[in-house]
Amino acid sequence: MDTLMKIWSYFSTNILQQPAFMIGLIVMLGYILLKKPWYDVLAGVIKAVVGYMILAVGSGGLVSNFRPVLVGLKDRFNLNAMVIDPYFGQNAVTAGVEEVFGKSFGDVMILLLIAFIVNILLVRFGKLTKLRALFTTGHVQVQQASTAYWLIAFALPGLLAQNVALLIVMAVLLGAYWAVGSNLIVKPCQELTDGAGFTLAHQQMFGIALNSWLAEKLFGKKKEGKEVKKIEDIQLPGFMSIFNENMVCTSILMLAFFGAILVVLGRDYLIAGGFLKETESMLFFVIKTCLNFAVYLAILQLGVRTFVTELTQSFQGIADKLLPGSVPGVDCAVAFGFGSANAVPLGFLAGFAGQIIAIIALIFLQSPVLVICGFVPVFFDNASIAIFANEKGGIKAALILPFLSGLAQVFGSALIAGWVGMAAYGGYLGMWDWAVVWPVMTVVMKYLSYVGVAIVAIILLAIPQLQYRKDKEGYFLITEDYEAYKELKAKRAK
Ligand code: ASC
Repeated sequence: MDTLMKIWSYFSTNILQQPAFMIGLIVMLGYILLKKPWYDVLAGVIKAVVGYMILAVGSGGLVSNFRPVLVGLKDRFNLNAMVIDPYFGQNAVTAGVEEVFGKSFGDVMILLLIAFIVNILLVRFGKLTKLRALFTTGHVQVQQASTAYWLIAFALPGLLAQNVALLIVMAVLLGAYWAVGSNLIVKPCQELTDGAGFTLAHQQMFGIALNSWLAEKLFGKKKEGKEVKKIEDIQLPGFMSIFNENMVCTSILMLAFFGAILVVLGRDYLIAGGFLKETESMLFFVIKTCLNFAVYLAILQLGVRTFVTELTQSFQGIADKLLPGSVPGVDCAVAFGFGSANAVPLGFLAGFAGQIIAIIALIFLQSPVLVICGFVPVFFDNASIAIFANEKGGIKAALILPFLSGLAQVFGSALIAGWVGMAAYGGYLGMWDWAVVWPVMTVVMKYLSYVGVAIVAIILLAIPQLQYRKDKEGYFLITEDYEAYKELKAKRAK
């Protein structure tokens, strides 16, 4: 047992929680199953790992550059607020889980392992379960396992004394959420990428599904023969035409936006916080910091281009031999390499507007829990939602839906984190699914106990069945042969 735990711990820390190596492992396995020569396997693995590492440089750079700017607002104005951000959420669990539930963080890692196995099994029996997607984003899985641990332990205190039963219940729910959520957006992902063969495995899967659906229903109908206006269809006139170019658009928008925040924080605060050297020019510090946004986005997109083809080609081996009809679920930032590039900054700003209004409302309502925006939810969630919303409902959908998501992220997080006691430890995960879907699941389980657990599990597992029933012919075809799926769709449209 001890040796097994050691192996697991080694695998977990070095591979599972490092998406670059996890993707590398998947690519290696896939190409070996496809019987590629060893040098093709090696080249593929290198491109996949390096590509993912490039993506991580981009997304990590965004996070480390801009999170302190937003969190700085809290310190600058002496707010006693919790930060909604996956890393702050994870820290809150690490700090509180022992004090509140008498459990060690090690249990969270065991939950992660069992939940991952549940995900694999659910996809392995895809014919029965209709599930087709495997989570590969380990860093996100750690954050989610932490939060799920807290929420479920809070909802089912009676199980705390029975560790094995507790972990099994938790793993079934979390593994089902992973499999069902990433499966839910297979179709929008295939449509966005013209059949690139992956789905997203992140923290806003239900959010993307709902918002894609709303975008299509509310904004996607052609009115009086007019096509839906997408962001990329808009050609701005005169000097505004410079905004058509993504790098320029992002730089100018971020300069205005983060520039204003940096000015509000003020030179003294920035020097005291170690952001700015005393001898440095404030003007050029602001320019450099804000333009970094465009730099990291460009890096991120390069990373996506480098590894996506390797991943999707090699995964064919896994889909043919091990997990029939399945696709890999990857980081939401991968979507930033597809669709309209300008949806990314616009979705972010719309979501930010929503979050700020929600925060002001919390202040006015004298909410016991105050929230400060974390960079990860406000940027990665809302930019992703905007990309999909734009695809289905055009620019209006890409602005209005992320705005509404911004409200949901703040209100949902404040309610749940206050109720379950995580707010007291300074943070909550804050991403869409964890501000909307998990709170609802927690309420059901808290009030209906084991019946609630059964209801949640049954509803989760019924979702792919309903999806399948809606389109029996196309459901597996969309992952197995996208060209054939498109032909089927064209035939039906006639
Ligand atoms: C998260 C998280 C990150 C980012 C990253 C986006 O939820 O923890 O570091 O989003 O995955 O690329």
